[in-house]
Amino acid sequence: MNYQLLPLEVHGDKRGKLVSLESEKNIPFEIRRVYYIFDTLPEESRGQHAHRTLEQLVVAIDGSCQFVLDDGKERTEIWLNRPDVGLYIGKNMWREMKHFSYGCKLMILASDYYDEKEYIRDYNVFLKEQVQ
Ligand code: T46
Repeated sequence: MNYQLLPLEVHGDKRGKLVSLESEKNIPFEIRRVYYIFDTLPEESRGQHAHRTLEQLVVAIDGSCQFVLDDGKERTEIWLNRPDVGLYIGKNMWREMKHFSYGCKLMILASDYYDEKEYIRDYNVFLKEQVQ
């Protein structure tokens, strides 16, 4: 399974906490894009696609949600609920995000610019590509 939970170093003192994310240092790829997801709802799921080439790191800055990851052979469920842990997702991983807590905020760092052509949004197409 092409994913990893990465503990992120926290710089904390009496004022609060800070986490720094640096391209190709504590993030295992060059960062080309950052986006964030907010105003989610517990009954609405997102994702349901894979990426042919994109790598990403997802951090639940606030709140929690569940990621279901699938490489075509295995499926695993991961709860993201800490701002000091990043979920690295490599290429060719089907993902679904669900069970968002109210107010959940996800920040995502991506290895490339947005390109809809690079998405696989049909699970059967995804499965076929994994056996080739
Ligand atoms: C992923 C998960 C974790 C853009 O115009 N630019 C962007 O950079 C992105 C990410 C999306 N969009 C547009 C495309 C759609 O019209 O925003 C709309 C919502 O995107 P989508 O339905 O793909 O959102 P999610 O939450 O299902 O998936 C997103 C990312 O697309 C995806 O790469 O891995 O978050």
